[in-house]
Amino acid sequence: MQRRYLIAAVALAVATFGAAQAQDIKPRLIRFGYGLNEQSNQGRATKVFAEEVEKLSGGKMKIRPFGAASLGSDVQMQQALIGGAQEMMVGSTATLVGITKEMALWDTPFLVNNAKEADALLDGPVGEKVKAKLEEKGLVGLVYWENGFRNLTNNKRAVNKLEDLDGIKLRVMQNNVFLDSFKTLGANAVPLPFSELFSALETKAVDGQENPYNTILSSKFYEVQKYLTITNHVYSPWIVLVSKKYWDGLSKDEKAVLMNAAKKSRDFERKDTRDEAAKALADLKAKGMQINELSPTEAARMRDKLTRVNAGIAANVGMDLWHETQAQLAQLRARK
Ligand code: TK8
Repeated sequence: MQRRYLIAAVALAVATFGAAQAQDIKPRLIRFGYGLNEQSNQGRATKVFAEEVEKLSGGKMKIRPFGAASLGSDVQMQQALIGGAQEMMVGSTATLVGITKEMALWDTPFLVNNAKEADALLDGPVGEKVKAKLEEKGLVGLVYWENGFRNLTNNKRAVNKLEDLDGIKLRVMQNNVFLDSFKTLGANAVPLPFSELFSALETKAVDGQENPYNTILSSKFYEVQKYLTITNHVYSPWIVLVSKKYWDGLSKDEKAVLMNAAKKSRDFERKDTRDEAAKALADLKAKGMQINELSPTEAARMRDKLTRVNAGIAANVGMDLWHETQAQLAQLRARK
């Protein structure tokens, strides 16, 4: 009897203490880092994500955004997430390849032909499989955002043919596929974090870079780059990540808040990015960039050279995943 009362009393005390704590509990503060400016597609979608988290959690969870790589480059933030020193980030899948080799699938040149194919692949079983591989490395991937089709800029000359790339010092992401791809094209490829790119272009430490129109615009690369060549050589996704250490401490409801808000931000982000990309070329022209398209023959030559890295990517990400990707793409294309 005595013992039962005691247990009940202890249980009551614990429950009361728990309730009191829940009442004056501080909102869970989530540091969310990203590399681009606040006035970019990345910044705008982060804002939507933050608003949605606040709304869905009734103010109990709060996103604190840190733009312009103020918490570090993609690679540095990934490490902070793995160690548990930072809760969330969004960044390029390409900079994750050193952690999860399957991410290199998204670096495959000319893998998808349009945004519809990209969405189907990323949001379907292949995208899920690649995302799931992060967990064993201490990261949780929520959703993919669109970075976009990448295009080439430089300050030396208009690139009209493959040979024009000769000797151009070109910044690439910290990723071997990109390094190999552009070396294959004859450029002098140098890996560099995005956060150092503007000043590297400005000081002429490098001659060029490649990124989607949106980023060329929002990061003001047009101020330090004269030539833009439309190459659309690869579709680049961003991925919204959570530290697994942090994630594992959340309740089921809290996890659902983050996931649902992430989905909402993804839908907003893709539309916003596509709307902006549709107008960006005209904007870049107005800012003084000289824009050229490759002739079909030169585009085919470049494509042929670039896709030589495909066999290596397939071997790296695993043949099963590679074949599944190709099969889904074939299915999507047959459906049209
Ligand atoms: C931003 C980067 C950027 C990427 C790059 O942190 O590094 O060129 O395209 O979006 O992830």
